[in-house]
Amino acid sequence: MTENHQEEAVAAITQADTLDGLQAVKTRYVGKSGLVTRELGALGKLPPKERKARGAQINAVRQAIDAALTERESTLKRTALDARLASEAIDVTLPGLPLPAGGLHPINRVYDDLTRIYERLGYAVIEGPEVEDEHHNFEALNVPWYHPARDLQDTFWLEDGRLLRTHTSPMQIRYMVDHEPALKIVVRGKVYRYEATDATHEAMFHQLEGLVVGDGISMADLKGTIAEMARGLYGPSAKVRFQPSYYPFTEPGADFAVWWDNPRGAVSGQPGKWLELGGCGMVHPNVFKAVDDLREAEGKPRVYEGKTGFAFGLGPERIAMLKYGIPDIRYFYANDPRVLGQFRGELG
Ligand code: FA5
Repeated sequence: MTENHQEEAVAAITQADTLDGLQAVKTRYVGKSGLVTRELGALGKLPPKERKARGAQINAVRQAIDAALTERESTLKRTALDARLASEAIDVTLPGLPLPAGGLHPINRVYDDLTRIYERLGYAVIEGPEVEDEHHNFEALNVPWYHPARDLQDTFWLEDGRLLRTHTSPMQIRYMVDHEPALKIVVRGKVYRYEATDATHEAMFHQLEGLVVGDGISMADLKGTIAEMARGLYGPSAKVRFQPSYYPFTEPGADFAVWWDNPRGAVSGQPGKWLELGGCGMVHPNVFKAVDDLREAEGKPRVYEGKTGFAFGLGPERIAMLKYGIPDIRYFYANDPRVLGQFRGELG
């Protein structure tokens, strides 16, 4: 072991350009069976008077090698860290990656159109529970259990005797029990019917319910309101049509249709069509009585008997199908990205 060995080791250390390479050099000189370690081990074989000087010499070499190793190791570690930081550097000034934007579902767009119209007319817009009890969904709406109208709406029953509401009309009852007249509301939300689906019927669909109660409200007010809605949807020349119909909770009752002007009428040869939108009528006195009964049971004054009002209920799916040219109601809820993707990004 000489100064030459030291120079040779320090040179190897300085030249090592990876931590693994440095480790190999370290093993070669100061590892368990490295050169320096072996030299130290051989000290015992020397005559005692030579031992001290030789030991000091080897230790000096070892210290020089250790010092070179430590320094090189820290240099290599710093270089590795710098390289990693450089490769992982984030340029915060780069423009971000665009996220796929969602869009409003066509039903919500139609709901928004409708609620804008009714808000302008001073209506409160409310929602209500989808799980209902029989009393609010049927009885209080003048549909007793033996009434044939119950066959009109096949119902999803829950095990506890409650049901999925078959229309938004039970919210008429709930709202009147909680509020005194005069009132103007529209209710938006999902409804459920146990029926076979086809291109125009779903088992889950939506309704918009309207209710106006006050003094001296007449059928003329109802017709004017529906006509105003039609103009809001289809422009100033929109037409509406009423036909007598039967709903247990109205007297008289009617169905209404709105004339839809086909924007491509000239090309397609179909100028437009009557869109059967929903049912309406004057609130049946039995409904007011049922509301007052419920109010009385809650210790509230009877304030509805003697009032007049009108109500209507319509399906926004029908409007959306025409507006967006969707030929089958089932497309709305099949979650097919090819359908809903067409509504991505634009919010209007
Ligand atoms: C009713 O549900 C009454 N509650 C409406 C009403 C309210 C009348 C207030 C009078 C006063 P009807 O069952 O006709 O009525 O349904 C109303 C509208 O919901 C229909 O005109 C139609 O647009 C829509 N609709 C009914 N069944 C379905 C279905 N299976 N799929 C999609 N839309 C439907």
